[in-house]
Amino acid sequence: MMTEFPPGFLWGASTAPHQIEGNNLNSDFWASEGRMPGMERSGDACDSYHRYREDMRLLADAGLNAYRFGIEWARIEPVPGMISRAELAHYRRMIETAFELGLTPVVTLHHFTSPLWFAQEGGWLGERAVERFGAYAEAVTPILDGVEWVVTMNEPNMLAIMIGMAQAMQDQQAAGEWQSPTLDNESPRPPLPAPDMKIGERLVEAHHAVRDLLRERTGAKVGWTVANRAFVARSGAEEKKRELEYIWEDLYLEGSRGDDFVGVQSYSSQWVGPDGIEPHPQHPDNTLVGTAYRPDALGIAVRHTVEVTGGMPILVTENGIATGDDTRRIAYTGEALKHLEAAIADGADVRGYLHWSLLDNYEWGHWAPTFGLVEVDRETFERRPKPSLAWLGETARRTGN
Ligand code: IFM
Repeated sequence: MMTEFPPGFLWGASTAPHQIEGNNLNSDFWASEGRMPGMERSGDACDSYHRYREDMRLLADAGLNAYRFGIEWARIEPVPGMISRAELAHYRRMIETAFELGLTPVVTLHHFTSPLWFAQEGGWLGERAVERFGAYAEAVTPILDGVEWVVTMNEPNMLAIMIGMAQAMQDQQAAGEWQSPTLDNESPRPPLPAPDMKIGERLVEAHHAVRDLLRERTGAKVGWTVANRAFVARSGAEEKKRELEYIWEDLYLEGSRGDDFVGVQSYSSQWVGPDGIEPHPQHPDNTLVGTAYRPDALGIAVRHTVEVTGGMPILVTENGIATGDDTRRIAYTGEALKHLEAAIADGADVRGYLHWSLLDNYEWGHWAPTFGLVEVDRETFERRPKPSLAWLGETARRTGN
């Protein structure tokens, strides 16, 4: 019986613009799609650019009260300094649709993708990066009226990896097959590179600049979200774990000190031995992105976040499983919520749970890993809710929120 979720708890799901909208033509990721063998294109994606009302209605009808979605910088500012009023109006309509349907919008300003021109100018390491991101955020502030939760940037630690991979792809010597940044698979694929600290520090700087601006101009609570690996040390590897944790996530969690909240994003857990991060062991229960089935990761992630940040309001902004079997999704999420509830009982100030994802969507280079509460027919764009959507709504209702 769930009792620990406080009144006003947000229950909902998350998405990202590039993964669901379709035809994000002016973005850097769009330009990179299809370049490597094995990499699929996003194309029309789920056509949520046009069907967002239907998507939000599915959430609201299921009994959920929150929706995390993003604003796409490449649409707002397709060329430097040219702000599209029509696109601002589009995202304002999305925000108003959420209000109308009784959904609390949690709005992300940057979810991995940037305008292509920004990448060509040097991207996050470019001289004008912070200024450019600030100008975009400034352009967006007028449409954030009434929005209570704003995420400046999604998973800066994953973004740092993606930037490293993109650089490697451009490198002539980096021959071989494309590797999805979110797929943690067995050999012979190369291991994911550790996030670059220099990029990480720049992202922290950009986050702080935009946080201060948003605080001046809006009434929103401002934070960012961190991909949490829920590392667990083998005996004798505690020091190694701490060292890796700093590179992979604590730099970014420390960067959230002074924010209004921090977003926890958790999927699986990984062992750290004396030689470093151990690959997920092969197991029939492994998910479609090659990670171990570890619903307990959410509890580990929340507790670690409390420890590093010193205890600030937390939103679970992503948690989910890539599986073709919806009963597994329900089992995983039910277990994850028990671990979350235990962390709350121990004092974590958690304000909401947003499942990843509302829709089966474009998983950064491939379509096979399905994380959605709703299946999407990619020919007709018909939405087919899975039992997990109603189950999550029922779970929210049982907690009285
Ligand atoms: O799809 C991604 C999302 O964009 C960021 N967090 C992890 C998800 C699943 O891999």
